[in-house]
Amino acid sequence: MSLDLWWGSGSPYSWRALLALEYKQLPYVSHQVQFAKQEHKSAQMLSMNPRGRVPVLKDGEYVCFESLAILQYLDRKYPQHPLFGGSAEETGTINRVICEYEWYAEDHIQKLIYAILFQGVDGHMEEIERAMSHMLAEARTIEKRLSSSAWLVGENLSAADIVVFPGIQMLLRALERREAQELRSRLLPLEANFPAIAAWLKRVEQIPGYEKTYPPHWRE
Ligand SMILES: N[C@@H](CCC(=O)N[C@@H](CS)C(=O)NCC(=O)O)C(=O)O
Repeated sequence: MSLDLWWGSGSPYSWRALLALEYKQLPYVSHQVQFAKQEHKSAQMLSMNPRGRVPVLKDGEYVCFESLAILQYLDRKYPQHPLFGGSAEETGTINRVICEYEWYAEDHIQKLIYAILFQGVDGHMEEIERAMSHMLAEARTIEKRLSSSAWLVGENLSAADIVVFPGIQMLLRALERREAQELRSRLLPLEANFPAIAAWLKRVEQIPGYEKTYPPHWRE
C-alpha cells in the first residue's frame, strides 16, 4: 500500500479525505498544496485531476478525486474501521444522510460562507436570509438526529459524520468574522441553540489523528 493525498488547508472536501485516512489509521504521504501559489493547477495536479481541484488520492497507480469517491474507495479497499456501515440498511441510511446534506444544506452553507468571506453581506440580505433559514431548518434536522444518537447514523462514526463535519466547521469559522455579527446570533452559542450538534463536534474532534486534519492556517 502506498497512499498519497494532495489537499488544501481550509478545503472542506480535503478535510473529509484527511479525516477518513486518520479514522481508518492508514499511513499516507501528505502533500499540502498552496492555493495562493496555484499549486493545485500545476501540470502534475492536472494530470491527476483535470479539474484542478483537491483532494486527490493516489494509491499506487490508481488515482481518485472527488471527496465522496475517495471515501468510498478507501472503505472498499481498506475495510477496517468502516465508514459506510455494517449492514445494507446502515449503508443505505449513511448514503441517504449524505445526499440530504449535499442536496438540502451544503449549497446554503456555501452561500453564507461566500457572502461573509468574499461578497460582503451588505446589499445581499434577502438571499442571505433565505440561505440562513434553509440552513437553520437543516441544522434542526441534524440536531434531532444527534439528540438520540452519538453519531449521525449507527453506533460509530461514519462517512455521514465525515461529510457533514467540515462544512459546519467552515460555517462556524466564517460566523466568527465581524461582518457576520448579525447572523451569528441565529446559530450561536451552539451549546445553547444546538446542544447535540455542539457535543457531536467535540466527539468528532476526539478521533485519533484529528489534530493532523485541522486546517493549518486556522491556527495562525
Ligand atoms: N466536489 C469536489 C469539490 C472539490 C473542490 O471544489 N475543492 C476546492 C477546494 S474546497 C478546490 O480545489 N478549488 C480549487 C479551484 O476551484 O480552483 C469534492 O468533493 O472533492
